[in-house]
Amino acid sequence: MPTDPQASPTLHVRHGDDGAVRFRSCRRVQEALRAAGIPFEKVIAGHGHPTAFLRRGSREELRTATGDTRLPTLVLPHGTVHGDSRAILDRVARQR
Ligand SMILES: N[C@@H](CCC(=O)N[C@@H](CS)C(=O)NCC(=O)O)C(=O)O
Repeated sequence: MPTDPQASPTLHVRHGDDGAVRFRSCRRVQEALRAAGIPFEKVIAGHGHPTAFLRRGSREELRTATGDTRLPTLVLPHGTVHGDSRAILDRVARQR
């Protein structure tokens, strides 16, 4: 997936993502990236509390980085943004 072998994609996910129930999009995309052997940088957006309005930090940083506030979002090293888990899973599947 990375065009520069030194660069990794960045995955923006929700707080509590990795231990979440299996159907959670943020967990599924991480499992897919790991299963495909694709290294990635992980950024937790708005972490600190499971309730959206009590979280430290807002998703404005996410919007600045990706142009949107959806999670999960994958940003490839050359700047392409995949802002939906299905798009991310498709991209990972094409990489395998
Ligand atoms: N259809 C979307 C659903 C994404 C989704 O449910 N994301 C979760 C985080 S994994 C979310 O934003 N939950 C609400 C919240 O965190 O405020 C997708 O598959 O990408």
